[in-house]
Amino acid sequence: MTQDFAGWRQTVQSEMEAVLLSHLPPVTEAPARLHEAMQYAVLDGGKRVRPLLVFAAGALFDAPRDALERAACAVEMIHAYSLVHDDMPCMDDDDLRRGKPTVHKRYDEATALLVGDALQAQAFDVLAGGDLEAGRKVAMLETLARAAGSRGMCGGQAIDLDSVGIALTLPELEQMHRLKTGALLEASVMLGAQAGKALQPAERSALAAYAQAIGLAFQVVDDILDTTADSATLGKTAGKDAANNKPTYVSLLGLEASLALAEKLRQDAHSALQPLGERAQRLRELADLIVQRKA
Ligand code: GRG
Repeated sequence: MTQDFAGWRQTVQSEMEAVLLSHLPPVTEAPARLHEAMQYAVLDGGKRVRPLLVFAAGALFDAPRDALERAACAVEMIHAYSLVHDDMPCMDDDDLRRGKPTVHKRYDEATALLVGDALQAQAFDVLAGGDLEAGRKVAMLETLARAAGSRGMCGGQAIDLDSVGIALTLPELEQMHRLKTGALLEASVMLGAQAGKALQPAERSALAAYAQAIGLAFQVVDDILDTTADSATLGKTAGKDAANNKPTYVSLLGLEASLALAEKLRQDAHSALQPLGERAQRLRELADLIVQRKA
């Protein structure tokens, strides 16, 4: 590992811009407005945490570059679609995302709906392409489909929408976030690994435990930042959870205990990686990034 973490992160983030563009329909192709809006939703923004997880996990198992790029694009497209739909008036109704007007504000609601639908389809199209053997591709398609569907992200969103103004217990809040946010982060780690050489059972359970810890940590930190950071730093409207009377880690545990929980999950993530040794350093650094991020 020659590059330091900051350099590696910046390289992946800037390379992803070109890779995502190459896997999106061009704006010169009809319907041009929809294709332009898809690019607007995906490009030029976001921390690209999920692609970073794909590449870090893939490097551990010598996964081929093209397969990792496809997996990274696929999860980022699903993530971008979820943000576009979440921002719509029928869900969270937000005007600002990644420091820009949300897709339904910049275009219109029907376009935002179609952008999300088309990005979801495009994600599976990209993942199905390339020259990995078919069995491996099917396993990866299954990982992504399960993480995105009603037993994953969409299910978590449904629980979220139903829980406004309701006092969830801690296990209920955890279950909601494991699905809504954790499932796709976990899938990012597993997709990177699945693109490489076959996993030993111990390696698989180490990665799964790591992925679960960072998936939850990500959401705990998201709840903390919603109360402590401003909209300009976040690139989205801050303070929305409290304004919408949504149950969060901060509303349930308080700020101090939420910070302590995030730190405990960071340590859990590190411990989970022990069987993988030094070569899992990038995954450790990503756990630190997820917990110590400011936006
Ligand atoms: C609409 C099916 C459907 C699902 C929506 C992701 C999601 C589920 C809702 C977004 C609401 C939200 C703020 C969730 C908290 C965690 C989260 C996914 C934050 C945004 O992810 P980041 O911080 O975003 O990785 P960037 O912009 O950096 O990519």
